[in-house]
Amino acid sequence: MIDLPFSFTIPLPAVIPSRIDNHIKRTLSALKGQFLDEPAFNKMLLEEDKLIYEVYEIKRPEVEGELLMGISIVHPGKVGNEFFMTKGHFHSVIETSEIYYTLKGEGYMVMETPEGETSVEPLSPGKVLYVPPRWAHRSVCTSRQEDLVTFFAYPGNAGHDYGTIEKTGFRKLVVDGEKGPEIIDNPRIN
Ligand code: S6P
Ligand code: ZN
Repeated sequence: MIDLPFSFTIPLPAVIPSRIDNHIKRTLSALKGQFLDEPAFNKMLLEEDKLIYEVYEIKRPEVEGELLMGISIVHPGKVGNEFFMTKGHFHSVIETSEIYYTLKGEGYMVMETPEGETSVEPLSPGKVLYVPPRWAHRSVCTSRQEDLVTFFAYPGNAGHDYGTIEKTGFRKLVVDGEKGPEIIDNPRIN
């Protein structure tokens, strides 16, 4: 049977979609090993397993030809001097891409390829970011008070590979420097 077209709204400025099939909440503990300042991470975790980011998903069959859409919300905050961020991943089907459209807040998309190329693109309201095939991606919120909110769409068959990037971490980190957000090399990678 053929699917019927459908629509939903993302009312601004609230940005919670009118249709939600799945709501993912990731707390600090899900990001273990990812932040550079481990003592700061452990101290923060002892106090509270804080909510770092959320994803509202619109479900579609996870097959080629479909598009998976949703809203990603990274809350403001830092672990040590590193801004709150998503875990980040390669797509399991690595030759698949993704589109992000920023609705609210400021931040960066930190990206890299398996060959070690890197790219860190600023995100701000109205900006469309294209993540080409083969690029791992992680969103980072650098707003002090506001959430970083993005709409995303990616192929239904893409899948998520978290393990590969988790082993070493991303090559670039976004930290709060003397003059504001700074992109630095990850010292854990030579
Ligand atoms: C999925 C897409 C986003 C992320 C979301 C959370 O391909 O890139 O929906 O899932 O931003 O990030 P992560 O790294 O925890 O999946
Ligand atoms: Zn993705």
